[in-house]
Amino acid sequence: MATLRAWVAGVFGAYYHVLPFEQNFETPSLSKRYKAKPRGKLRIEYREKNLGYNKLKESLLAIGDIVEVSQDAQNEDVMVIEAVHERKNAIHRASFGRQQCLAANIDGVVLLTSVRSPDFNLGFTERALAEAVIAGVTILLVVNKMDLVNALDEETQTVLDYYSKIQIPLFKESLLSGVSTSLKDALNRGTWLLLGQSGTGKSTLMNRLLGEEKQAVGEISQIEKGRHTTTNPILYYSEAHDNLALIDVPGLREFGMRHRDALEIRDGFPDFTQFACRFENCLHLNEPNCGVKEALLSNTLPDFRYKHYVSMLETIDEKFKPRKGDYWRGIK
Ligand SMILES: Nc1nc2c(ncn2[C@@H]2O[C@H](COP(=O)(O)OP(=O)(O)O)[C@@H](O)[C@H]2O)c(=O)[nH]1
Ligand SMILES: [Mg+2]
Ligand SMILES: [Zn+2]
Repeated sequence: MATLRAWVAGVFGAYYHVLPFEQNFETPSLSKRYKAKPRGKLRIEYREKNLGYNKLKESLLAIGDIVEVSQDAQNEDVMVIEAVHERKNAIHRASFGRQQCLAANIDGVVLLTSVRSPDFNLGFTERALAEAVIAGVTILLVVNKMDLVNALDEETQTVLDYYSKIQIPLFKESLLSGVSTSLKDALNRGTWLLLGQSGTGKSTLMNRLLGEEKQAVGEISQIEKGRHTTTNPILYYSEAHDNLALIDVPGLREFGMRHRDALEIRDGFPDFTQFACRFENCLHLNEPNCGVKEALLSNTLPDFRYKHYVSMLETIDEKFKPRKGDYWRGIK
């Protein structure tokens, strides 16, 4: 059977949206967004950087999945998804006891935060950062709504100073009035997942980069998704910007890390590896001669970073889970 390669661009529970690629299979055409349904059960393969993929067995396609489609015999406007290609990477979050794949095969994550309305959410930021690091994708950190404050509060400033120190690209923006040249340059091509709590400015950034017509697409999808408790990621792509695709996850409130294990979460904090621990497999909890704890004592490593690391370990669900009393300092 002749199939066509396509990009999954919408996930709506019972069906999907796909964008078939051009004949050369390089550039998505977006000449048409097709409704698509899988034929039977699809086998989704995705290997993590360091681990097997047993625990990431999934049944649902995600935005960014590359699939093979054929035309439905009854309705030529509907595509049948016959097979799915292996993912090169994926961003997941845990929510209500299950893991949700927010996007696959991306080039990077644009992590959106704001300084006011909503206030800078350190927990969300730390977890999303760790997930993006574990997935091995590029990260751009946007601090939006700078126009709403005269200066950053001391706590946020400490956090951002540390992020700069560990080389996380940081963009202070007031997206309502425009996108900085440096952020525009960073986002001139590639497939990016816009990750951030509701109200941080994802739609605003999307509109600024792809043009106002994309808003309309977003509104339609909002209606299609039905219940507002579900979050259906949508990929936006405009022929006028054929090197740029943006994935929006509307209505995101929580970013759980329960789907990860302790070794992955440790990988999500690559800045800790600069501190030498006695044991190579040190989880920096109650082990002796831990370089991370020494760094905390000498204030080389700020408390917030360790606190969020431990709080992520606390939520996971396996044998490495820290026991009560393991926490070393400053953790409530
Ligand atoms: N003051 C201010 N408001 C902004 C800025 N960026 C976005 N907003 C507003 O914040 C609200 C939420 O923005 P939106 O893009 O819908 O956020 P989303 O939920 O992440 O998609 C809207 O009313 C925007 O107009 C900004 O830079 N400054
Ligand atoms: Mg939005
Ligand atoms: Zn250690």
